[in-house]
Amino acid sequence: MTRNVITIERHILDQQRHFPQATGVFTSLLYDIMLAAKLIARETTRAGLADILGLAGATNVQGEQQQKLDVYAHNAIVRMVDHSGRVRVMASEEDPDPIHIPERYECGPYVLLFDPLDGSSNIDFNVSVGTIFSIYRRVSAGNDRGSLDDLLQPGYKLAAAGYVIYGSSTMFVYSAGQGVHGFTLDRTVGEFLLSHPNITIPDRPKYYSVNQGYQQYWYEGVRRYVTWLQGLEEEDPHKGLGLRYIGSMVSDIHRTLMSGGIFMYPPDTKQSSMQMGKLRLLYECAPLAFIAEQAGAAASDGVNPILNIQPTELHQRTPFYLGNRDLVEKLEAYIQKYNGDWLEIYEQHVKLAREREPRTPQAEG
Ligand code: FDP
Repeated sequence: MTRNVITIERHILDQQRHFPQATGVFTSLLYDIMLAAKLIARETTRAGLADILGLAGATNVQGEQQQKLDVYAHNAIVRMVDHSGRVRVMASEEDPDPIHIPERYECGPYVLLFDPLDGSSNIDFNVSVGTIFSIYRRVSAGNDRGSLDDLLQPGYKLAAAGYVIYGSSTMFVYSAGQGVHGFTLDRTVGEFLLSHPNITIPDRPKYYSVNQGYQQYWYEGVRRYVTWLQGLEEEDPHKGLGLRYIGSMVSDIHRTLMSGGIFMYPPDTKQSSMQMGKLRLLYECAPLAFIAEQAGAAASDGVNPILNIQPTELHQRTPFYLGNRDLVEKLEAYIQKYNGDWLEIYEQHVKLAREREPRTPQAEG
């Protein structure tokens, strides 16, 4: 061994020392999520062996077909957390409604949102999938079991966020606002070990990542911007970036943060439901944006930072661009210059959202 072995438990405890007022509840919640991740990792690697592949027959709130592993991952997280007394209310990408803590259990101060198995359309092809989670402090007052306001918080209020990749190895990457740290699961000892301390995006970008198959449906700003990324824009030719797209967002984002570049899921004109893109603000984009900012990268909806968006619906979608700050700023400039028709649609969405903004008494402190 060439350097100290640091388990995730020890690392989280060390981080907790930065906050003398910490009670340990937050730390324990991270442990719970980590344990659920280990269970999900076990099931995903057995997926080809057990008779578990294939569709469960149900569709989720996005109209997508749910797969059995989605259901397993969702249940693993809910059951790990609901009786712990650490969480007030939860929401999952696989459930249309808030998940309240059963009356027989105590509620805690935190709010948990998660996408239990992102990229699940890839499971049948043995492609990496992931879990994404967000932790907020509750904002609703009183002794209730949590409200929609607790769940509809902007990303800049996140207490912590993270993702787990079930790939060639299982990695747990998280930030509690003190940088981004990555841990790799050593299956022989069953522990996540610190393998990637202080992840920061490299200054020199390597890849862009987007489903280029939808190019014909993109708005002009994004189309021109991608031509620029390829180095083909007449006024500003350059060497161009390579293209990588797995179609499993956690892996695409992880690679973008490790190698430099930009990940994009733009809105398109293929169908009206894609006017604000495909990805979900609360379960996918806000937590990944939090991690990106902590890693020195940026994340935008093409106009505003993702972390500044006030959510108004649990399953709200947003365009999503994440990567090196200069690349994201350049993208925003292209959108301002060429995406006039889409900017009108965007303004409409923002206006409607403002009218819907949640209002209930806020907890103190
Ligand atoms: P999936 O539909 O497989 O769950 O958020 C969902 C997601 O995967 C992301 O992980 C992925 O980046 C994206 O959708 C892929 O969408 P396209 O197939 O439209 O590119």
